[in-house]
Amino acid sequence: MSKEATFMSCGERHRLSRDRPHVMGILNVTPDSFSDGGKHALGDAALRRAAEMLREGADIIDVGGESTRPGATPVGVQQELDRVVPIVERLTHELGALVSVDTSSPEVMTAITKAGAGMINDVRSLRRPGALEAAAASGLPVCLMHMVGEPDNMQNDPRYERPIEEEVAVFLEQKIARCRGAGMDGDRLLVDPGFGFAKTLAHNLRLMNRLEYLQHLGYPLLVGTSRKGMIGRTLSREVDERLYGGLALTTLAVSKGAWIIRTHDVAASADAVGMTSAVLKEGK
Ligand code: 9MG
Repeated sequence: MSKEATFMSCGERHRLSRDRPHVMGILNVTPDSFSDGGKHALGDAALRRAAEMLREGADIIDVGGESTRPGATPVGVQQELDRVVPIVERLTHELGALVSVDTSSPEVMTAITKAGAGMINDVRSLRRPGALEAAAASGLPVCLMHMVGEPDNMQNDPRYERPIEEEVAVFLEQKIARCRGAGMDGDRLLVDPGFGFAKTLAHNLRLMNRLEYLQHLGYPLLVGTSRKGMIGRTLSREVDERLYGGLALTTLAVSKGAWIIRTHDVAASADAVGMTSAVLKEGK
C-alpha cells in the first residue's frame, strides 16, 4: 500500500507537502532593495523578481518590509504596512504565489492575512504585545525562530549556559508551548534555529553540525543561512561571493532534516535541495 502524502495548509489556496523539502525565496521590500526608486517602480520590480524566483523553483515567497540584519533599526508599523500589504496582494492575486511575510507586528499579521498571505515568519517568535493573538486568529502557519534580544543588540557577545543546540531547543519548546496554550494547532507551527541571530560563528557551525538534534521537537524545520556572515567569516567571502558556501550549508541542512530552505539564490538552491532530497529518498 502506498504511503499517503500529508500537507501543511497555508491559507485557503495553498498547501505544502510534508514529504519533500521546499525552497523559500527572499523578497525584501525595503527601499534599498530595488534601486530603481518610486512606489510603483518598487512594486513592479518586486513582482518581476518574485515571478523569476517562482520560475526558478521557489515554493514560497518570503516578503519582508523590515531589515533584521544585525544592527538594523526597526521600522514603524504604518511604514511596514505600506511596504508589505500591496506587494502581498499583487503576489497572491497576479502570480497566485504562496506568500509568507517576515513580520513581528500584530497589525501586519492581520493585514497580510486579509491580503491573501499563507504563512507568518516571525524572527521574534510572537514576542511583541498582541502578536500571539493576531497569529492565532490568522489561522496561518507560523514560523518560530530562536533569537535572544533584538537585531540591534543581538550580536553583542552572545553567551549561553547550555550547548547551543540545547539552548535553541529549550527556547523553541517554550515558544511552542505558548502557541499551543493560545489554542494554535501543532500542525500550524514550524521552528527555526535562527542562524546568525544572537550567535557567534562557533555557535552557528556547531548548530549546523548538530541540526538533526532539533528533530526531536517534532516540528518542521526552516533554515536560513543564505549569504550570512557565517559563510563570509569561515571562507573570507564578501556578501556577493557566498553562493557556493551557502549551497554546502543547504545540502547539509536538508540532509539533517530541514523542510524549508530560505534563500536569496533560488535557482541554485532548488537544484541543491532537489538533488539532496532525491539521494535521501533514493529516487523514490
Ligand atoms: C527574516 N529572516 C532573516 N533570516 C532568517 C532566518 O534565518 N530564518 C527566518 N525564519 N527568517 C529569517
